[in-house]
Amino acid sequence: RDNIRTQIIQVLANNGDMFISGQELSNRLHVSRTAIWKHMKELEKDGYIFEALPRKGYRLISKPSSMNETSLKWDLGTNWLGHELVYKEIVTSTQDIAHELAHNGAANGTVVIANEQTKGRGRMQRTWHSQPDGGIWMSVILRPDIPPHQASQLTLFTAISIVETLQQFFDLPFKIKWPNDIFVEDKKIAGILTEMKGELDTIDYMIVGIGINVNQSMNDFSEELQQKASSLAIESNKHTDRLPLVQQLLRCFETSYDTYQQRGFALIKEKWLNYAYKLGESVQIKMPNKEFQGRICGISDDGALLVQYIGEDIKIYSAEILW
Ligand code: BT5
Repeated sequence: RDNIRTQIIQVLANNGDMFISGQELSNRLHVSRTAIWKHMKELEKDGYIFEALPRKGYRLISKPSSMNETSLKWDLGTNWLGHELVYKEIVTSTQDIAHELAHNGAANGTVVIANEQTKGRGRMQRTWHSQPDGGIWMSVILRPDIPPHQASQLTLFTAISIVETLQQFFDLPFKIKWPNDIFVEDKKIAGILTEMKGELDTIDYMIVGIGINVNQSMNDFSEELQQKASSLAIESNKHTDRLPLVQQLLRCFETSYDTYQQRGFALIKEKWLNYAYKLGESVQIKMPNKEFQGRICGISDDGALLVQYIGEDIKIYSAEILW
């Protein structure tokens, strides 16, 4: 059904200013003219505007700038990422939907996107503020061919894909705070939540959750969040359509993922260092059983944070950088 809609848009878009008859569309897509007409009504609800003339047929006047399944898939141009794509107006968390889909066998590269989350979450059951229309709330199902101890590399690699994408749209100093935050100056504008299902030695699937604050204004955030969060609109003083951002992110993610699967983490490590937040600086680090000051030196070949602590280099696999 969605496939037919995507095809209708594709045919009309390729046809440019010319009209194409209902009969011709029906022949090409192998469905009845009534079906074509019904699909076009649905597309109009999604924001597509058509011109229809008797005896001439249809042509596409404009595409919606809003996100929906059809607009997200149209012109995406990826090889596998987002070919299965679910868009919802409102969900508890895109992670929940993705887990359910993955559990039921959804393909590698399935993407879930929502306009609003009522129970958006961060790590350790923290809440992720996800108001309607404000941001990109998205989860990607991956079935990577890597051992579970390398799973955390996917977070670092996702962070780079986000930053590389945002840099194509904004002239802002994006930094990655290990392991999962994207910062502009001292404000968090995006976060990543990587969840995994598997055994000790195999990964069944991973869900990479991505939250990016796009068009919120400061008043949209709670007082507490105003101290530490920001959005692309606040930082750049402009409104940005989320649709092209998501599409570009998916393209960038796919290319990097393919490279990562073929060539491993080395290339990512190199890139990561270019964006590292507070590299070479002394920071406060919180681990489950202790808190200490250390100097960030980089990351190891497997993605751990390298910290200098009382003259010694230590590797940290799980911790939080406080400031
Ligand atoms: C994260 O956790 O940063 C991971 C965020 C992942 C969100 C995506 S949205 C799509 C998918 N579906 C979900 O339900 N989640 C994923 P963490 O490092 O634990 O940071 C959480 C902390 O960030 C909170 O305790 C707040 O202090 C802060 N925070 C909450 N909402 C925020 C927002 N919109 N922008 C910036 N900071 C926020």
